This record gives sequence, C-alpha cells and structure tokens, in this order.
Amino acid sequence: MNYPNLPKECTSLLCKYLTPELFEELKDKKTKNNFTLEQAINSGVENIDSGIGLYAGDKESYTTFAPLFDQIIEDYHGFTKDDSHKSNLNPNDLNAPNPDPEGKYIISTRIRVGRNVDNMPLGPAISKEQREEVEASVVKGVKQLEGELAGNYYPLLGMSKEVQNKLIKNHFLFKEGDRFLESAGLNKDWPEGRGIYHNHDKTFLVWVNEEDQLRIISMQMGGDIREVFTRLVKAITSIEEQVPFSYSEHLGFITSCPTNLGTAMRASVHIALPNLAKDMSRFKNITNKFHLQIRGIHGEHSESEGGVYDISNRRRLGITEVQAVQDMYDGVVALIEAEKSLSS
Ligand code: ADP
Ligand code: IOM
Repeated sequence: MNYPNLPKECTSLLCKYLTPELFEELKDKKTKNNFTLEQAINSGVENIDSGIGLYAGDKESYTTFAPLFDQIIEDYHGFTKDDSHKSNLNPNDLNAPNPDPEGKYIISTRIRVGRNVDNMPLGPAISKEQREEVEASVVKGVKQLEGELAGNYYPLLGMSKEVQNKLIKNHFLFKEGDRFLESAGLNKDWPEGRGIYHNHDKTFLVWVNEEDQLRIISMQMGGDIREVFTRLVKAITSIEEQVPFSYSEHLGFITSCPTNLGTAMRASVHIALPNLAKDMSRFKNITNKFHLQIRGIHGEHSESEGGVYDISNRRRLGITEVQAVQDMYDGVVALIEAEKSLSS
C-alpha cells in the first residue's frame, strides 16, 4: 500500500497525524489477529469528513500502531502515555440535581458505555463465528438480569423493517449502513450477530455487535441525569459478573474507536436551544469550556432539527465516569442559563 491521498481540506485527526514518515514506519506491521495499518485507517481514508478516521482491530492495535494511536488519543482526550486511567461509578459522588425540573429544555437523557469481550478481536477484525460467539455470550449474560433490567433480546436477523425503522426513529436502535463503520469493516456479515436487548419500558438497552460488541445504555425522558446514571451503573455491574470485558490498566475499557477508550461513556441530553442556535459562536464557547460535543438529533454525523441538539461529554479517558457525567451536567446548566438569558 502507498501513502493514501489525504486532501488538504480533511480535518480528521488521522489526516492531522498520519505523515508519510509515520506511514512508512507502520505500514508493514500486523497484530496477532493480522490487523494492518491499511485496515485501521481505511475509514478515515474513504471518509475525509471523519472526526477521527482510525479504528483498532484488537487490543494489540493500540501498541502495534502506538506512534499513531498515542498522538490521536492525546489530542482527543488530553491523555498522555504517562497518564493513568481511573474509575468512579458511585452515583453519590455525582452532583446533578435535575437542571430543568419544569421540562422546558431537556427532552431526554441517555448515558451509554461501550464494552468489548475480553480475548476477542474487536469488530473490525472479528470473524463471523467469533461475532456469533460474542452474541451468544452477551445474550446469555443479559438474560440473567432481573427487576427493572429484565427484558428480551431481539436479533436484527428476522426483525421486520417496520419494527427496525421505528426503533431507529425513536432513538433506541443503531442505524443501518453507516458509511464510517462500513469502511472500518464493522458492517461485515450484516445483520448477522447484531441485535438489541431492552427492558419493557426501553429505559435500559444493550446493543450487540455494532461499533463495539456491547453498548450498555440507560435512557429516559426528562433531565433526571442521576437516575439515568444510577440505573446504568447497576446494569454495568450486573453484566460484568456474566461477561468478561476487555480492559487495560493504562487505557481503561478497550473500544474499537480511540475516542471511546477509558470510561467509554457518552452522557447526553437532547435539549432545545433555539435561541442559542442563532449564535453558534456563543454556543461553542460554552461547549468548549465544559469539554462538550454537539451532535445532531439522530446521533453522530447527523444534523440538529428545530433547535434541538444532542449535547454530551467529549472526554472519556483519564477522567472517571462521575467526572464524565459531571462535565455534561455542568455544561448543560450553563447552556440553559444562556438560553434563558436570550429568551427573556
Ligand atoms: P452513541 O451514543 O452510541 O455514540 P449515536 O451518537 O449514533 O451513538 O446515538 C445513538 C442513538 O441514540 C441516536 O438515535 C441518538 O439520537 C440517540 N440519543 C443520543 N442521546 C440521546 C438522548 N439524550 N435522548 C434520546 N436519544 C438519544
Ligand atoms: N466513534 C466514531 N464513530 N467516530 C469518532 C467516527 C469518526 O468520525 O471518525
């Protein structure tokens, strides 16, 4: 493979850090699952509008291709090779009274973590048989869940398009045919091995074999962030007793995209900010100050609709889960203040 054509207008972290010299240094390396640099960078090469554009095929990718991953991890999370990751899942340490008890701004709250099964390749390098093995072990694990977390598993294979589209539209299920995941090799053998587990009220969900092998999700209408976090912690703890997760002392939970390493947590609200939306520079000053990411209403790479945004923590590694949620909470309080000042 030759050095890829990375156009000047490309703003991804891959384009920022993959120099011809670094490419030469890494291009013939392979992990023990035969994952190559060419596979790792393909999503960013084919999609120049990527945010990052780099994926790991296994835990070893983070060491085999460290000269590239380390720079991207440091740029995204502000986390260096000498830093260490820490965890705190104690809801009592979260200072998050509902920032919008009257329900004027926050439509819904969702917190998810990504997880992958220990000693398995990640999605970009997994075989069909291994993916099915992951699905079987996750389904066995989640079927043990009780009380509020009890529910059913619905494989994508055999699900009607009508049901699938309704779940996607209502923000419960991952989309189909994402071009970023396609180029990363994450959509291979679709829809086999993929599915969704959820409880009766759809306040607790587990996505199986999408970008990560598990996305454990807690969500509900309104702004009770602490209740959503508490439910999620209960679920993570119970699933962890059944399914061994891939973890590293340095990088925390191992995920296929380097943005998700560490806590692998994205805590978000869907929030109506129609006035602030008219002054994007003020909006972005606040989101930058609180380390927040702005997404559209249908997830990553989607647009906002009617002044409603998906606001979430950007940093996930080198901070605890409580800090990740606190970043989002503190920023949301500031955004609501700004929106109020503009509407009065
Ligand atoms: P992920 O959160 O797993 O990185 P996406 O950004 O693609 O993935 O979001 C997945 C789905 O979750 C999308 O349908 C998105 O609209 C929905 N979602 C995200 N945050 C919220 C929220 N606070 N309330 C309701 N739905 C949400
Ligand atoms: N997590 C992943 N979907 N994303 C950061 C892709 C990208 O834009 O590079």
